[in-house]
Amino acid sequence: MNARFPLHGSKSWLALVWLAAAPAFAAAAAPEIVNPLPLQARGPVALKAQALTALPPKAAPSPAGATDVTYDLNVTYTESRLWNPTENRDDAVKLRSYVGGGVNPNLPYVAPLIEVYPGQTVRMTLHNALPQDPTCGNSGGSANTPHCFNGTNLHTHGLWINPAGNSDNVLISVNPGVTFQYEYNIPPDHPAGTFWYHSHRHGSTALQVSSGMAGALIVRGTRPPTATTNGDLDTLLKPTRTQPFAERILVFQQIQYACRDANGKIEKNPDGTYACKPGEVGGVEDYDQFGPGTWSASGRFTSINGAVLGRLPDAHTGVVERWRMIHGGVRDTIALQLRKRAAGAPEPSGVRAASAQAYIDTNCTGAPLPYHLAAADGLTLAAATKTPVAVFQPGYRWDALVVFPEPGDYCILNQVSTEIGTASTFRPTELLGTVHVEGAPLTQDVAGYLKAQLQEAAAVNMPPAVRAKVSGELGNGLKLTSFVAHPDVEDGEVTGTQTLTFNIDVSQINETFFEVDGTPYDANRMDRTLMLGGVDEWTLRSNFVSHPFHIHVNPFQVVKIIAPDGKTDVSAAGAVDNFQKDANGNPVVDPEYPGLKGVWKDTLFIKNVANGGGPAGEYKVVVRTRYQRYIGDFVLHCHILDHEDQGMMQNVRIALPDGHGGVSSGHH
Ligand SMILES: [Cu+2]
Repeated sequence: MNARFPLHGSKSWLALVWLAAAPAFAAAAAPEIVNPLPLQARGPVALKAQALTALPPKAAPSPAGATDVTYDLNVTYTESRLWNPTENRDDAVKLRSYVGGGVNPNLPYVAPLIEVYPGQTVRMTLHNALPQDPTCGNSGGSANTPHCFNGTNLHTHGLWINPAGNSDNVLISVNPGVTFQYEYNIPPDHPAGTFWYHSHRHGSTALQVSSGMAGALIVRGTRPPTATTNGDLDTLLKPTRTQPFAERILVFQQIQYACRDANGKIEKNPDGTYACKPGEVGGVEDYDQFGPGTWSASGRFTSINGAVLGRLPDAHTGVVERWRMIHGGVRDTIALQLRKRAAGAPEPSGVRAASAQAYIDTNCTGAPLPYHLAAADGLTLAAATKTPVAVFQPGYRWDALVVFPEPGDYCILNQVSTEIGTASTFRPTELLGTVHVEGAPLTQDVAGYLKAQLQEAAAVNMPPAVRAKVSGELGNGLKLTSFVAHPDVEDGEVTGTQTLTFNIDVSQINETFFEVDGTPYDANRMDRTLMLGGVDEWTLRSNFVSHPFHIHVNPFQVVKIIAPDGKTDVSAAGAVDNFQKDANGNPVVDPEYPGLKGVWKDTLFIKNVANGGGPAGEYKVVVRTRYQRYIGDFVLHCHILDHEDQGMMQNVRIALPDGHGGVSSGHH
């Protein structure tokens, strides 16, 4: 696909699928962004032929669990190249990465796409082919000092599956030379949606994920709503004769590679950005590459599907595109905005990450293109919600329905106004890539057009018994009621409470402590024992700066988010969250909380906007969660992954009730 605009004609939406098979990386030119290639299955592959296309399969897999899918995933060093927009050339890099049948050889630093169906058993063999590392298995030193950079494991982020044994167990280390087969039993009632996977070995998580060890994990759904049950959004967004409903999977990553001098020091340009001279090889080899402000200072660009400042070459006006977006980065916020680029604008060339603003101001001059959010962290929203910007913290997913109204080019921007980790640092807008759009202009506004297209799809794709219901919901504020996975947690359901407070203790001169509830992680301590069948209301806070909270296994529903004034619920639709001040003391409006009331998620930002921390900057985040089906030990943690590696994590156990109002321990 070296041709400039390679895809024309009415069939080009299909090319979103077929493009994946074509080489996408031209030397010395911005790469094209293509969907990650599916990991190739081994062994019984009953469903795989269907899963290879963007179209949902015709038949659901057997809920009896007869369908096994077997995958191999190797972890090894991969030598390849990443586009350096500042230098207008590639940089050679050598990074730990996932390797398996289906990895795009031209864009190897995004993991292959894994597609699964509810009711399937996925056998995932992880083979650690990284070099031996003497710090793995060494019991000396603190577990909260990053270590064992070549030890790994696998986490299926957001999946509602067994956390123990050989399932989604992150409390194990697959050391160099070791092979381990995970077995993921996806329950038949698992929601379809956008999930992801990444390494989660305490001590090397940030280092590996920021090397690109992250990928999309899509649960495909084939269950239409019925008169009595909700269904999968996938069944509405099936192609019709008039609307192809294209799908893009976009994995955002922040691969902060550096070259080092003979003394191991990071080589830098005079402006402080990371420098790799021709002939040098960049890597992610130590934790001095992490910390507040380091991403911006590095001058690296957020990549999409392993492509740096790439271009989506094949969009068409009027096609409703489902963008399954995953923040697979380590610590920096992304606020995604689309703006039309001025006609005749040059391709970005010699653009520095920090000064892309000049290119943007001159060329990305259109008004923000509104799009509609349809799912948060994989779970379908109660209504498709129109927004000019979606804010992602590390670990977040947003599914958006995007319609381009005009032909031409659009800029993909990170319009972030606040930076996590440091309340007082503000970053310029970043350029993430461009979209090329062909076709005739829409004659209708995007929201009205989308409603009509979705109602048309309901008429074609929905079973007769629910057709009118679904169409009526869409007509009433684009409601997606029939596609919501989890019922609201009602007041009367709540059986208990939990509290959690993040903190970074910076009071000691020689060491910083990354804490949950006043103490760093201890692998040998069980921090919480929760009761299977219980329903808890959690109150989450941060004492010092802001942290994305993530808990494994069961998702949670946002109840309210109380601002530092102690009264404003900024999760309400239409609320204004302006409790943060910029360097001049002026309030900054943060769009990320308003509208989250009632939304189901597995990762949520817990803000503290006071310089130096303390109660004056604390938000009180209240969520509810049901502990359903699964028992076992797992973790909750901050999803700034270098915070996690340094101790901002807790062990959590879900145990059976003992039948007497308490929690069972062992066989007593
Ligand atoms: Cu944190």
